[in-house]
Amino acid sequence: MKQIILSLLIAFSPLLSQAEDGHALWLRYKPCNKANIIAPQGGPTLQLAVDELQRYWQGPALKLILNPNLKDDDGFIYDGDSICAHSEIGLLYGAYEALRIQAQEADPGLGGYTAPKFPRRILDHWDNLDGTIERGYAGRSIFFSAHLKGQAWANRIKEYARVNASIGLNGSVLNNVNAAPKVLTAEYIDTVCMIANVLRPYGIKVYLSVNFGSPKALGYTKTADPLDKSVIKWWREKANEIYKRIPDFGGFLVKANSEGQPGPFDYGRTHADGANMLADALAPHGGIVMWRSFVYGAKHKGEDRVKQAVSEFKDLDGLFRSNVILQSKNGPLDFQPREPYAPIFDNMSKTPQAVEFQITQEYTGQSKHLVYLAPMWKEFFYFVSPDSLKAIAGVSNVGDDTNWCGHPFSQANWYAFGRLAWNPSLSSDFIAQEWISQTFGNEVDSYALADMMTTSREACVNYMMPLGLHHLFAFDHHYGPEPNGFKAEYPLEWCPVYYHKASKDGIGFDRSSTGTNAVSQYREPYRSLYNDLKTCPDEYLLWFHHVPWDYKLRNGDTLWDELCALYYRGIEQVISYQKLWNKVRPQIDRERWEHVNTLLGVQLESAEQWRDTILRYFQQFSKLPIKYAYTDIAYPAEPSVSTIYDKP
Ligand code: BDP
Repeated sequence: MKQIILSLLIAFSPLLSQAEDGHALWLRYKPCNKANIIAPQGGPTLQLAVDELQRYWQGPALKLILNPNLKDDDGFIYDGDSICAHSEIGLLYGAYEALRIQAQEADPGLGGYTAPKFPRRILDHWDNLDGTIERGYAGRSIFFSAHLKGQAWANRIKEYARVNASIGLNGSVLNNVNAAPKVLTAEYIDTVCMIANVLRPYGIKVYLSVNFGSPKALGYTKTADPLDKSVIKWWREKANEIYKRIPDFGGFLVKANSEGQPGPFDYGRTHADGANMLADALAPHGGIVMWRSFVYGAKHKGEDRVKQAVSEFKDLDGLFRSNVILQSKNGPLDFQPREPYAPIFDNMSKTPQAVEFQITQEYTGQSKHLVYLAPMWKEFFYFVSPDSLKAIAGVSNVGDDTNWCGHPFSQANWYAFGRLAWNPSLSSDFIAQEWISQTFGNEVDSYALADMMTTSREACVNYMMPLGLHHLFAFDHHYGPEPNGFKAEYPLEWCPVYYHKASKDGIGFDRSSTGTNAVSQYREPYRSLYNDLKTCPDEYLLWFHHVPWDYKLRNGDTLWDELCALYYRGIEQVISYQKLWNKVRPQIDRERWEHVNTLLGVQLESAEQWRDTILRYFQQFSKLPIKYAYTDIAYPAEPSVSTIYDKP
């Protein structure tokens, strides 16, 4: 009998519904084979647009039109009946827009012209050549993989390309900024060429991170001095070699003289000398250099770490070639849950600039916490106008896990990055709702889930580092708290005690004009606003000021009480997400519901650990009681900080 049941089960198993593994991300269009797509003849990119629509378009007929009179900027017009664009890639983006609107059962509207805000919309992968990923929390590299070979390898990369094209991304830096020189050898250029061939029809260019010391490290030159003739020649020839194989290669991303990486300082040269030498090698082919400003502990060693980028680059403004873009993290420290914007954006008016966001959640719970990052990126755009930027880069959270990103909700950060790269004026809430209905279907309570998502970053700030605290992370892994962190053998800038400066007198880092004067690097009105304790926003308070434990905040609470309240509020927020997740259970498939439910449990446990570790540690100095407990907190119903910055 058992045998018969088993054989029946095996025979009918294909009919049983497939387990939901999250692999499809937000691309869950229903197949339809009756679509009438009218399109001109074209190349592979146009063919992709036609194929997607033929497979999934549910409407009566859809016309694709190439119009050379439209602007050549990846934009398109979609009005429900037709998609019109200057280029094939515009039509492909238009096709995904049409399918996105269809999936949400939304109205296409009047069909105005839409084009991306940033010409370069790039994912930076921190993939190592051995297949591991620096700060990757979702498996191994999809590019440099020993186990995924041949067709399976190419298929995964093709899927990746399609996902990126669906949100308008057009560049991928394939390897870690801590770059192995070996990536420039013929063997790897071969691999990169194969990847470029897969990405090309989707409008995606490949870029490489390069190690500044490559010619020397690979044994071709005696030095890596950017003014040395043999070095200049080597890079020129290397660029020629790459472009011979990959004519549309995007260019190089460089981390130089930062965290132990080689750079022009090693030879008494400047960042401009280094960047320009590479830029000259790439220029004949149309390539660019993305030179990172994430530097500390080099020329300005000993200075307040958050000031060092401006100190090092300010005098070089205007000295870079036109194909160099200076790439800076959104905050002046390092992808913390909250930082004020990086003042380098106020100091380099003659240099093309790019912002680097971190999609992979190194400091925001990795792939264990539900933290939707769009509100953090919107906060940055509140201070730094997208108009002033030439490119946008996001450190990717993609790995070879079946669901790509680890946490099912981390997929939303990939999605949001693409949507904001296209249109930074979309609100976090709008993007969350789009993502939810495409990812979980139109039957789920997208308002409630979007509310959870849009408050989740503030929750993370609350239970990790409220009121402008920063870098209280445990060494190396950057997941949990280690407020007493100090290691004599480490640079001071890696030690939490350097940042919070807690003592019996108070807490916080004085960066006002009476402290390190980091405020002087900001434009007005922010310089004065942050400098004055009375006007400094609470969310940046301990970033800019050292204040006594009984300091009275604007809401009348003392600093200590508010600090405690915020840690407790963070926990309450996570508990409220658990409750909500239970409520939407009937609307979500079992697999993803359970996965997220388990992770919310992990998140709550971590959040409690954060609260308890941090408050207990600071209490040694404040010597004040914690007057909160879950049961008796009454929070004022004020708008969350995120909503203040999150203007569409
Ligand atoms: C830090 C990471 C480190 C990166 C570095 C960078 O901890 O792994 O190499 O940034 O951006 O956040 O270069």
